[in-house]
Amino acid sequence: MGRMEDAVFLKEFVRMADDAWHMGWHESNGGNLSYRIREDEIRGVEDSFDPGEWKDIGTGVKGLTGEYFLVTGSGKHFRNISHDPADSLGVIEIDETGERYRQVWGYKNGGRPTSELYSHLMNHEVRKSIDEKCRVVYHNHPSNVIALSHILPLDPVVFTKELWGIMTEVPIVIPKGIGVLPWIVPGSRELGEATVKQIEKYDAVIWAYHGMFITGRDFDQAFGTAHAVEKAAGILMAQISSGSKKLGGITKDQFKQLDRAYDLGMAEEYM
Ligand code: 2HA
Ligand code: ZN
Repeated sequence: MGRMEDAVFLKEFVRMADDAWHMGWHESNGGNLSYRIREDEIRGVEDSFDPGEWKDIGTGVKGLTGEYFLVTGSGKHFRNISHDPADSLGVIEIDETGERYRQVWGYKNGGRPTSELYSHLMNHEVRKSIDEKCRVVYHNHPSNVIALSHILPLDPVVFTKELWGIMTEVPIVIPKGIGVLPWIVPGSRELGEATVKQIEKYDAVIWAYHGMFITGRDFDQAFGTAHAVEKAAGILMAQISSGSKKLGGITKDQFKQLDRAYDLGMAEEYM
């Protein structure tokens, strides 16, 4: 049986966290990341688990009973994750009622899962029910997305249209579009519940004046979505800041060609 420290999923998690730190998306203790661990991966590392006390989650996640998650710790800095994963990260197990969790690995110098645990678990639950392969939930604070949330109306149709239209790769990465929520208290149940409603429809949601919330099947998909949306937001900010109107842009007919060529299932309302 292997050690947690050697597990491939831990290494992939740490690599994504480190890359995200270097992208500038995680000032101070900003952002959080969680991964729903596969059964075969758990079997490979469970010998190194040391279960703690059961604690209330504060919400019921019946769809996640018996699941294990690798989760960033509350107050931990992304900058430190690769330096000492067992300090910044923990593995939690969800009990058979879906109402309690216990820590089984990590947070070695004390700590607990991210302040956004509600949002992570509630969104894992809904995502898993839609697509069993979806395992990653990620929240970050990217500058250009936050800047745009001060400039554009907080409407998924406006954000999707603008982001799709500024860079061809965007509709390929987020063919369902992007959700947008008004400002809501970070870490609150209200924010988790509002995000769940949007995550039923979109793979990514913008939290106004705060950041982005993303789900993906794996680390590549979650990181890739964050990267593509933030890059597009940067190009859009540059175009808006230039004071020049868009002279051309992708036409509706071209969007339809793209949709057919890549079989994306793009909704026409955003073209
Ligand atoms: O500091 O990003 O949303 C963690 C957060 C809360
Ligand atoms: Zn945040």
